[in-house]
Amino acid sequence: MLNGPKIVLIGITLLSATLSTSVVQAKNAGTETPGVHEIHVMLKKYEFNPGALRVRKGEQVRLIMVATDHDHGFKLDDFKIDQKIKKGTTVVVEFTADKTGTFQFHCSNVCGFGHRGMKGTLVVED
Ligand SMILES: [Cu+2]
Repeated sequence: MLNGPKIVLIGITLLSATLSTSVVQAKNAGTETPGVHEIHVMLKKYEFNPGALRVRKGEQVRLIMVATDHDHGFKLDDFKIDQKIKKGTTVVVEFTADKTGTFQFHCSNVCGFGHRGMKGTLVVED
């Protein structure tokens, strides 16, 4: 008789432990991370969209970039970034915006006749 309720109690404890774990996982699964400035950028001939990125100095910036129609690249010399993004893939690049100014980035993978004009700007404000 005494064994019955004990087993039930253990069962409930395990269940609640499982539930709180899934809640934590659900929170982590979201794209928003506190303290990280996430920007989604789409790359296609011959533009970055958005082409003007604005962040604050000191921010951790996470660029989530997808190349839709061709292999492209994201080259931002001032922050020593040169990342290829294959057609149909998403690449995440993170950096700290540790200086203010307006910085140019451009496509670093020859993608067609308009490749040289495929560029954008990063503005880091105080
Ligand atoms: Cu290109």
